[in-house]
Amino acid sequence: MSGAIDTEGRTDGHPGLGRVLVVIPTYNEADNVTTIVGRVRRPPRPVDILVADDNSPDGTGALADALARTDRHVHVLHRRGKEGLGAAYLAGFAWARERGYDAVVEMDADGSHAPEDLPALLDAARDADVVIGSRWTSGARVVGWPLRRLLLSRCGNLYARLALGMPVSDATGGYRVYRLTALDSIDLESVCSQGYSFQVELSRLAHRAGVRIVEVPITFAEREHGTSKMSPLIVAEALWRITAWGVQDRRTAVRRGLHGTPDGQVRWP
Ligand SMILES: Nc1nc2c(ncn2[C@@H]2O[C@H](COP(=O)(O)OP(=O)(O)OP(=O)(O)O)[C@@H](O)[C@H]2O)c(=O)[nH]1
Ligand SMILES: [Mg+2]
Repeated sequence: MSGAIDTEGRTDGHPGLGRVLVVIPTYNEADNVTTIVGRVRRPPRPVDILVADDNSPDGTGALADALARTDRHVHVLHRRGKEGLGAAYLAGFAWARERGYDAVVEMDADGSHAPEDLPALLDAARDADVVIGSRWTSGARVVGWPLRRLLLSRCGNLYARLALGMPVSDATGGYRVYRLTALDSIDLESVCSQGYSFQVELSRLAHRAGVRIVEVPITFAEREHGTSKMSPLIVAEALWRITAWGVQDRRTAVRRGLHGTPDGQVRWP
């Protein structure tokens, strides 16, 4: 990955991709935020960072502010309170759009998504609209996950692929690049996921919009510090939403077959 940084500290962006904003959602990541921002920014990479913090009680937002004071490429979006990963990302995407970025990267704060894999993701985005860092494609590695998490992710992805007919190995993965033009082709207003089903929902909408989706193998590592925000409620939300989308897609397909209307709407004679 290359891209110059001028004396004013402005990046001219990633070649073939343009200006890139890495959005890092945080909730109680005080043990991780400084490390992850440092790993993204060093060695110098032509990317900016937005920490989207949901008013973390552990002071993550204040730590991010301190980082922003010493590095003009680091920004902080302070949000009112905990509203879920999906809402934080949507706010980050809007922030990027308002400031003329060409691409956004989704990255967890806990070190599971290695910034060292970022060059490969950005390079792949030169010829794609969406790049998914995949844990379940050839060449990928998952380090330190217990069998329970491995099974949950593998089975969840298998179910999503079968239910939604998407040729994506890691629809739940949260290490991604989106071109802003790809997000423009998705009706983000319609997104309803609160938690991690957000990743599946955006995969489905991108697939339906016909944008170019590419997967790149990553090395995914279990978080070392802080606590997971994964909960049975979040898993349940993903399961029922995937099921509902699958049923909806099949009903649309049947209607199309019966009536041959391009929009899948039933036309009465
Ligand atoms: N702003 C914001 N960030 C959140 C929220 N929930 C989770 N996050 C962040 O989203 C990222 C992923 O959350 P994790 O808790 O690591 O979830 P996970 O990776 O599925 O679970 P583990 O593998 O157990 O860590 C982390 O950076 C969290 O801090 C939220 O409600 N608001
Ligand atoms: Mg995590």
